[in-house]
Amino acid sequence: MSQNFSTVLTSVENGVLTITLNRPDSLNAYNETMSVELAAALKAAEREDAIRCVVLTGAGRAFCSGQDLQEIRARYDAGSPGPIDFGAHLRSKYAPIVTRLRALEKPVIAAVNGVAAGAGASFAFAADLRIAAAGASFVMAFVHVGLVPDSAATLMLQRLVGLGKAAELCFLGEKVPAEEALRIGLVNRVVADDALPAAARELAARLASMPTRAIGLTKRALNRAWTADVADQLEYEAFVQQTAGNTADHREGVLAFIEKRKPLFQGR
Ligand code: T3D
Repeated sequence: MSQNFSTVLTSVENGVLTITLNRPDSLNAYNETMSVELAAALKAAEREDAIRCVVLTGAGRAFCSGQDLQEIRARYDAGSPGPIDFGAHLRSKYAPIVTRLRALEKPVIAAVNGVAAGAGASFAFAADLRIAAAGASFVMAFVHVGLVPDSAATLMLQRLVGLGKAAELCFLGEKVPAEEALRIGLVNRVVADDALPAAARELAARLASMPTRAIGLTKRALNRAWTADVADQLEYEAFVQQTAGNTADHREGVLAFIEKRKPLFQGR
């Protein structure tokens, strides 16, 4: 995969696509260009079979500080007179990213290397797993600029930590340090700051060597469970199992178990 981006860096190693948000001077604030480039990088992850896991991280001392507030300021002038169309901006620049992160049938790890604020936190919540550096933190910063948590944070955060805690974090906008994030279930693991890249690489390489189709279909079933009742979910599991059970990786797993050897999964 070779793409000429300016606001995100991409690299592929051992079946793992690492996407690094790269505007460190503004703590990787999300702007128009980043929205286009991040979407393109995620599209490549969907398209390329050789990519079996994605890691999303940030350059410098932050993960992502959310919407570029300088860009919002520029909108005030461009948009006046009359209301600025924030809804359209969310639909066109944010929703496609979160949709892609959730729909991608490959595991996505957010390697949260520093502060994740506003929609930057939302992107981390939309990943499947979160591994945080000890010095990282989460801030539901929206309230401090008079906005509502977006990019599905009102859904994902609540699923991760429960309604009461989600309301507290969203209403008060207080910084949640990594250890506290671990305690409340917001992240899966916390590691020393300088150990994060290696820890993320190791977890991602491990996931990339697993049965990718089964993991992708599991993700689909987990997504679907949000709106299902038990009967719906039983039927949906039967549906996705029909596909998983007919993959080469399923056979390989069963045969490796019987032959008492390590399975070699190909991701198909
Ligand atoms: O339609 C729509 O677009 C609506 C969508 C909204 C989605 C959202 O994400 S809304 C929330 C937007 N984000 C924020 O409100 C967070 C703003 N940033 C902060 O609160 C703080 O910077 C942090 C808590 C993230 C980190 O604090 P700290 O003290 O570690 O760093 P700092 O000194 O505040 O920031 C360092 C630099 O980054 C600074 O620039 P300077 O002074 O060195 O030139 C600061 O201005 C810049 N920066 C940080 N965040 C942003 C930013 N520049 C532009 N946009 C930012 N979001």
